[in-house]
Amino acid sequence: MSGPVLLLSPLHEPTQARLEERYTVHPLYKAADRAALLASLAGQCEVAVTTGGRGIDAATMAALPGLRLVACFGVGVDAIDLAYCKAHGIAVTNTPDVLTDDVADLAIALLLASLRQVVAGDRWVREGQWVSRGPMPINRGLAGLRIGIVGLGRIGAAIALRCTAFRTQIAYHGPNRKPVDWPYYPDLLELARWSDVLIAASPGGEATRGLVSRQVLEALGPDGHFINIARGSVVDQAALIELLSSGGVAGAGLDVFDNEPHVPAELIAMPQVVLQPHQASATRGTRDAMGGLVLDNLEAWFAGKALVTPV
Ligand code: 8YV
Repeated sequence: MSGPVLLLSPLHEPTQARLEERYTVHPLYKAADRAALLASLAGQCEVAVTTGGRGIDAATMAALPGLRLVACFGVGVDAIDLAYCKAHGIAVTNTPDVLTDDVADLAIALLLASLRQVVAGDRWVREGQWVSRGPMPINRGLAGLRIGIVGLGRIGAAIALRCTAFRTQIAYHGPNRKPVDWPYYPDLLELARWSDVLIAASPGGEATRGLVSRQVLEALGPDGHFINIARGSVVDQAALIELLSSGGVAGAGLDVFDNEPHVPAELIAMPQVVLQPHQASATRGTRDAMGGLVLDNLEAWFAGKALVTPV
């Protein structure tokens, strides 16, 4: 038994193909008249599929009084109105664990690229500056640095484990102490003062909005590097831009931004910033696995079985 499925954003193509094979899929993002589509589904649509970036708001869910499940292609559910879901008995699923390694790997890639100026070095060669100007300016090595992890969840812990392989010192901040040997800093400002690098790995949403504030970035300091594979909302992006411009922070590696996919021109112009287009989980294996979890949750839902990855 299965019913119509509202799709809020295009998915990983193999996943979308399998979804369309199994269900009658209504792509809201293609609707010429969104309100009309929602009204036509109002009495019959129990399931919506979205992505971490797109989410689903209260107004859309209110237009679907029969909605009972929101399945998210992504681990971050900060763009889903969870309060509305809870108040209206709407289950939510996401895609944890299967993306942890790839997201942690990209954090390390951004860390090394930022410290060692990998992108600038590539440009130095391609643009003939090695010939015309000689060696590129020296930069900073990773070994021995103090790495502050903001949010030691599954992804933050995977990043920390990777950092141990580079002979770094590690500490972390978050709402709670974790059963690990690394030092815990309940005060993010203190962690920033201690750190040579801050890596944001916390969930997005109101609880962490602006968590990495101007004050925190100033405490990280002029030799500091900031890496973000969490959400753009976690950092004061305007303050980061100002401090990168003024030398108040040495460099950054960013996979997420406010108002994606629109990245401020100031960041695009900065050679000390490495940019990625929210790619951390974007590998074939991981996206296939994320899609598999979405489909498994829908199958469980329609079969009346327990959800696989409930939030
Ligand atoms: C996806 C993500 O790119 O898992 C998440 O929360 O941010 C990424 O894995 C995103 O969900 C796609 O919108």
